[in-house]
This record gives sequence, C-alpha cells and structure tokens, in this order.
Amino acid sequence: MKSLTVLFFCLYLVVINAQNIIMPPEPIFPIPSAEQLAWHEMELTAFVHFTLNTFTGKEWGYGDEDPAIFNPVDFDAGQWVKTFSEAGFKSVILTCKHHDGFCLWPGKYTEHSIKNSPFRNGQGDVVREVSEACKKYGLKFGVYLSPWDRNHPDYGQPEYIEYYRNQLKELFQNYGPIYEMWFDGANGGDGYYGGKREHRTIDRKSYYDWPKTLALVQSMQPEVIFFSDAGPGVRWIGNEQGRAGETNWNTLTPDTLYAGKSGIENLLNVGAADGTHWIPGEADVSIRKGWFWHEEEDSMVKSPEMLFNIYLSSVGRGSTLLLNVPPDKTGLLHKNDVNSLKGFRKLLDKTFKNNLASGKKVSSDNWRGHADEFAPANLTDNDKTSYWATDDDVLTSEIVIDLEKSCEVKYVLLQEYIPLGQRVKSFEIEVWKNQRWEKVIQGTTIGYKRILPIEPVKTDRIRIRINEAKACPVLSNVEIY
Ligand code: FUL
Repeated sequence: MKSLTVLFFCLYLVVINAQNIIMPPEPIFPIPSAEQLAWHEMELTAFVHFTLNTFTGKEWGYGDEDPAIFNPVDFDAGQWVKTFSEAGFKSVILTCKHHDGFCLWPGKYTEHSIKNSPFRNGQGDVVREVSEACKKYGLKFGVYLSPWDRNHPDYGQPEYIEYYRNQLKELFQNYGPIYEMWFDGANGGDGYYGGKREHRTIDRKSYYDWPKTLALVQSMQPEVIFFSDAGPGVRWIGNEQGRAGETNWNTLTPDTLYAGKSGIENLLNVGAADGTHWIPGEADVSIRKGWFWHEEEDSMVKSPEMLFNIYLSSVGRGSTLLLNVPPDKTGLLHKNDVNSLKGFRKLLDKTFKNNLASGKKVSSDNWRGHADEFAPANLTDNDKTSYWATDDDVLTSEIVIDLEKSCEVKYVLLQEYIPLGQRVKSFEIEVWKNQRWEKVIQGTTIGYKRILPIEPVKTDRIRIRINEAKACPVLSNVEIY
C-alpha cells in the first residue's frame, strides 16, 4: 500500500512538472536547411574571375581566343586564398569556365582549355590549385560554370547539355568537396561556336533542363547549394552592386522563376514575405568596375570605406556578400586590391570591436512563459544558439538594453533566430535621451543579421520595439557599437 502511494506521488510530480515545461515556438515555415544556415553564417565569400579575358582585356570573350595567350607566370593560388582568409572571407567561388568557354582545368571533353596553354607547359590546373589552397587555409570552395558557352560548336543543341553535364561530372568528381554551384543568367547571343560565328538563341526556360542537371550534381554532392536567379539554394539579389533590399525576405516562391528571366530584379531584391521556399539572397559585386582584371582599372579599386558600405548593404541587410577580386595577368591579386581588402578588414574590426551590449541587462515586456530559456538575457549572452521569444499570441513587444553608462552609439546589430524561420516585419529603435524615448531608426525585416547605422548619439539605454511579425518574434542577438 505504502509503495503504491509513493508511486502515485511520483506520477503526480511528473505530471505537475510536465505542465510547467514551456515549449519553444513552433517553426514558421519555410526554414533554412543545415547547409543554408552554414551559408548564412559565412557572410563573406570571395569571387574570382580569371580566364583568357584577363589577357585580352575583355569582359566577355567571344570564344575564339587562342589558349596560347593564357600564361600567368607568377600564378599563386596560395596568395589569393591567404589574402581572402586574412580579410575574413570563408569561401571562394572560381570561374572554372566563363562565357568564352575556356576551361581552367584540363578536362577531356574540350581542347579549349588550360591544357593547350603554355602555363606550366600545358600541365597546369588552376581549379586544382585553388581548391587545394582553399583546403589549406580552411575556406570552402565553389564553382562557376557558365551555361552559355561561346566557343562550343553544339551550343544551342541537346549535345551541348550533355557536354555541360560531363563538365560538371569532372568538377564534382575530381575537385570536391564543392559547397556552391554558381550559374548566371546571361544566355545565348553572338559567339564563335566552333567557327560558325553566328547568333544563337535558346529558350532560357527549357533548354538547360535544370532539374535533371541539378539532380545529377546532387547525386555527386548532396549538400551542394545552387545559386541562380531562381535558387533553389540561394538567389541573386537583383543587381550587381552588392545591394540587398532594406526589406529582405529569405523566402520566395520559385514556381514562376528561372535564371535569366527579366523583370524580376525587384522581387529578387526584397524576396517575398509569403514565399513558399527558403531562398536567401546573395549580393555580388566586383572590387573593380569590371569582373575581370584590366590594367586601366588598377587605380579604380574600391576603397576600404566603399567596401565597408557595401558590407552594410549586403551582410548588414541579411544577405551574404560575394565580392569579386580578379587576379591580374601575372596570376596574382594586384597590390591595390590586396591593400583595399586589408583596409576593409581593419575597418570592420575597428567598428565592431567593442560590443556595448555584451553581457548587459536586458528587459522585455514579454517572454515565453517567463522561462529562463526564452528570457531577454539571451540576447546579450554571446551565444548564437540561445534566444528570446515571446508567447505565441504576442506579436508585438519591446526590449530594453541597459548600457549602464552613457555611451556613443553608431550601430545596432540585430539577429533573428532563423532556424525557426524569419518573422519580424517591422521594428523601430529608440534611445533614451533628455528623459524620454527618441526614435532613431525604423526598419522592416531583420533575418539572419541586420546592422542599422544611426546618427551617432549618446545614450545609456536602447529600446527595440517589434511592431509587426508573422508569428511570435524570436531574436538571438543584439549588439551595439
Ligand atoms: C554575369 C556575367 O555575364 C558577368 O560576366 C559576370 O560573370 C557576372 C558575375 O555574372 O551574369
């Protein structure tokens, strides 16, 4: 009898405790895959445009350039990747083949490649050396294989698709792991096409039969991320200035999209709040005017300050930055580009060095079940896995960060906990000044990261008000500089 009483008492305790467990918010779909999450966290990717154009001064080779002109005598992939790594870049995407069709690896399906150049007596392999340098410095490696090929005789015919897929097999089977595959929307037009020198158009929507190609790549590299206007992994941001929309949804409905479709730039720039898929925007831009190195642009390399502003309008708006830095014809990054990257890193380190919110007291008018697990203190604990969340029915809320003493504030950095989806639709930031709250900025989306530059102001308290959200807000981090 006694043991039965103890058993009932224990059961009673279990039930009572179970009732006190506060469950985390349900995800609001769509949500990122593990690979997309890792992609968001990289923030900075280097883009490298290097091919025969580097030697001819062109941006788009016609396809009839002689491989004999490719001879970067001081080529050193280590110099490129070390420079990127020191500047904080986490990955490199290389133009293995641009529109001119010239291949930076000695593949067996074409003669229009590095194997017929004087570079390392025809024994060179730029793709190999760059992928290995990435391994050495701990950066991920991605490939850009242009679908448009102005050299290939079969471009426009089904045979070319076979050729393109064979090239993908060579790359993915011999140079992996490859984390991202990049293909752009410039497709069809004038070209050499094996000597025909004519204009060829393709039906951009159907010619490439992308679903089949992507399935092939996935069979070799299941976790690869596909970049194109339409995703499906990540989308183009709609311009080549590295500028994400101030409103930037990671979500989009891809049904009606395809790479190269025109008139969708704005949609790509801001995404769609009610999008059915997680397809975040990648913001590409070149450190120079062109994508390839041209001597006359040596004096026009973007300054560290310009790169910093681009960072704010890309990473600072929840996108990743894909910054192109083209090597010169000796095969090295030019010193002006290297110096700009160094200055950019310095500026980032200096600006985001002293997080005034770190470890500071935070209060909020609501947090989920008043459980520590969802408390506002999680916003300033420097732990990306912890978060503040409100009760399910609370879609507007405010957070106050006590800076303890008056500090000059120039930037506020916010992060949503995106493994549970993107939620915030509108927010504002206020500072405590002259004994009252003063609004300094307002915004729409937050996403993976939002950095808000504000007019420098002295204050000892900051208030963040979430005014509208798709579901209860879930934020993982607030930083103040
Ligand atoms: C574009 C291409 O046409 C440019 O040459 C460059 O490669 C850029 C990144 O994508 O669509």
